[in-house]
Amino acid sequence: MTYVVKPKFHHPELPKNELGYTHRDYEGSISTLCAGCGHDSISTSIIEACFELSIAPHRVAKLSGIGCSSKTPTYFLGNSHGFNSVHGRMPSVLTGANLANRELIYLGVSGDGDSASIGFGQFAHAIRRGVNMTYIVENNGVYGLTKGQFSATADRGSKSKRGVVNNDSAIDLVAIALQVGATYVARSFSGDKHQLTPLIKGAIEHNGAAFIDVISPCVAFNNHDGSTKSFDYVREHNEAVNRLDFITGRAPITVDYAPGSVELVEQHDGTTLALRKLNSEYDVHDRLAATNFTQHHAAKGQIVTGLLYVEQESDDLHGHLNTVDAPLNALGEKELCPGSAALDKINASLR
Ligand SMILES: Cc1ncc(C[n+]2csc(CCOP(=O)(O)OP(=O)(O)O)c2C)c(N)n1
Ligand code: SF4
Ligand SMILES: [Mg+2]
Repeated sequence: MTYVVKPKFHHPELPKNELGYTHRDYEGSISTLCAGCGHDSISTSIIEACFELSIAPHRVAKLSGIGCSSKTPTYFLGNSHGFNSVHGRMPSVLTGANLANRELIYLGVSGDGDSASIGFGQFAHAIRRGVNMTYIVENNGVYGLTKGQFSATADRGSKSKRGVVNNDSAIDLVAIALQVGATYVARSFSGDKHQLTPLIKGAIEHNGAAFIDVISPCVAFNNHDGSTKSFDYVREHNEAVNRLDFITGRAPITVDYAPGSVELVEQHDGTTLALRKLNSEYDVHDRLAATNFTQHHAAKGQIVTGLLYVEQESDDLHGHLNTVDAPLNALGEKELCPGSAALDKINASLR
C-alpha cells in the first residue's frame, strides 16, 4: 500500500489562515516513506507555505514523475488537483496543463533521477520556455526508490553505501537552470525548514519558471561517510548567502534588521521579497555571477544555499505566446469557432 488515509478529526483550536483553513486542510495521506527521509520535511514546508499564503487548495495542481520524491504529492495538499506522470515526464505534462488552464498554481515535484537522468531534456525545456511553475527537485544523489544507485547529481569521488566510488561528473541542476533561463533559482536543504519554506512561498508567487534544488538526504541509501548528500555533510558544508522573508504586497513592510543588511525585491505582481543578506557581496540579480559563485564553491565541496537568482520583471510562456487570458475550458463556441472569415484572414496572413 502506498498511502494511508489520515483521520479527519483535529483540535478545534488549531490556528486558521485568512481563508479559515488549518494546516490539516493542506495535508495529504500519511507518508509511507522511510522514517527520517528528507523528502517528508519538504512536504511539511510545502504545506506550511500554502497555509501561510492562504492558497485555496483547489487552485493548486501538483504534478510529479516516478520515485520516492515523486510519491510525495500524495502526502500533501490532499484537496488539490494531482497527476503522477511517467518517469521524467512531469515537465511536459505540467506544460500542457498550464497552457490549458493558466488560472491554477502549478507545483512540479521531482527527483534527481527523474529530472537529471531520464527527464533531463524535459527539465531543461520546461524551464527555458518559462512555464509559470514552482519546480522542486528533492535531490538525494541516488535513485532511492530502486535501492540506491548513483544518480546524475552524485558528486564525482563520492562513495556509495557499499564503498563504491562514483567516477562520473555531477550534473548541477542549479547551474543548468541558470543557464537555460529560469527567472527564480534557489537551493536549500530539507533539514532547514526556516530557509526552505519562504523560498517555496517566493517561488509560488513568482511569475515564470521558478526552480528550487533541495538537498534531501536518503537515510536508507545515501546518508553515510563518503556521501556528499548526507545530513552531516550538508550541515558542515552549507554556505547560505541569504535568508528570504516573504512579504506580500498587501502587508505593511516592516523589517527589523540592521540597515543595509536587507534588500527588498519588488516583484512584477506587486509582492515583495525581503532578503536578509548573509554574504554582503552576493547579488541575486546577476545570473552570470550566480553561476560563477555557485560553481566556485562547488569546486571546493561547498553547497551554496538561499535565493540565488531572481528576475523582477519576469514573464512566462503565456506572455511569450500571447495566449488567451481565460482557461481553454471556459471558452465558448464563439471564441473557439470564430467563423470562416477569421480563418480566411489567418490563412491569408500565412501566404
Ligand atoms: C521509464 C522508467 N524507467 C525506469 C524506471 C525505474 N525507476 C523508478 S524510480 C527511478 C529513479 C528514482 O530516482 P529519483 O528521481 O532520484 O527519486 P528518489 O526515489 O531518489 O526520490 C527509476 C530509475 C521507471 N519507473 N520507469
Ligand atoms: S529509500 Fe531513501 S528516498 Fe526513498 S523513502 Fe527511503 S530514505 Fe527516502
Ligand atoms: Mg533521488
